Amino acid sequence: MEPSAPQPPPAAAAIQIDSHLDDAEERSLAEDVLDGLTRPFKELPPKHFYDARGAELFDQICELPEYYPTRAERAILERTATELAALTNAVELVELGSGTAAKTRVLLDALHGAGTLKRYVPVDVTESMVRDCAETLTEEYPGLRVHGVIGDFERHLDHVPPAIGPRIVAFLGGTIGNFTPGSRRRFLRKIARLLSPDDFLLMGTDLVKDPRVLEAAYDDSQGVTAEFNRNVLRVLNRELQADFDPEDFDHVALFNEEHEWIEMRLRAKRELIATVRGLDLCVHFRAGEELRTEISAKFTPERVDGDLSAAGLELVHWLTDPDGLFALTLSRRTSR
Ligand code: AVJ
Repeated sequence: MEPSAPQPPPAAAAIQIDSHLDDAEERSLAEDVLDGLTRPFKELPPKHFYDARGAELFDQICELPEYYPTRAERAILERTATELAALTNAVELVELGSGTAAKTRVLLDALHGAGTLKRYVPVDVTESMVRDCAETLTEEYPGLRVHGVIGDFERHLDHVPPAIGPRIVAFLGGTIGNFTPGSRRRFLRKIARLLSPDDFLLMGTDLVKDPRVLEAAYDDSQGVTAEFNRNVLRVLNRELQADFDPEDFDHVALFNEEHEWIEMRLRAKRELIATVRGLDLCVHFRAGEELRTEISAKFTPERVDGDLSAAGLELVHWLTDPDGLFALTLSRRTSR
């Protein structure tokens, strides 16, 4: 054999990863904090939960006995993936907020089994997760290409590569519930623009149910969700040189019946002043004052349908688990 230049490992050619992260990420945290902590009702967007520790805590949440959405969604996927593959003939799966891609395997298996699967396009802010799953998946599925997009799905949807055939865009876990109703529809409209007539959106939504079940899912007995909630203060301490003591705040999770969403808040145990050095900002909390850190909307079938139609999408399939806890919807662009 001729000596030759070192070859990349076989999987490498199958992987392309584009990063769109830049200083804008830091600016977005700074802007969100300056904006959110100086409002009359203090608020922070939930996306800043997910540093390495936050992502780890979220993975632990998914295993908690009280946190049913992950298990319910996986059960639906396991029952319907083959049918979804046959219905869509998808050659590629685009996943918004792919994380560890744990549930995605169920879909990839079905598309691989149907013989159509060519490419997986994970979109996530966490670079290490995109890289790790690209490597594992190209090894697990021979012939699969992975085109990772490292970025914020709210800002970088334009960087999703052009389709190579019919695609499924998956937005799982119920993360659509983190948007307020108006921005939810705006975001769905942006997703709709990614879809050609042969493409589908597969979206997970948590359903309205007994408030006690909902509140337990966001206030577990082991206190993991409380730690996840307080972690956002650690992110501020590290990234913006703030001096919050997370233990000064109680974790609060309430189902707001009027809006049908869970609200997570951090409630100051005493009056305090926190300094955010990176923003040259002092923030005063009254004793008992709350900072809203997340809304997680719970859906009725009517609400899902209304939001989809408002975004120019039409429901093709409504899939739920035996207990009716969670729904997966398959939709496509409204034909006209
Ligand atoms: C990842 C946004 C779907 O809203 O249920 C879990 C995040 N917050 N426990 C959700 C979360 C508290 C989760 N999502």
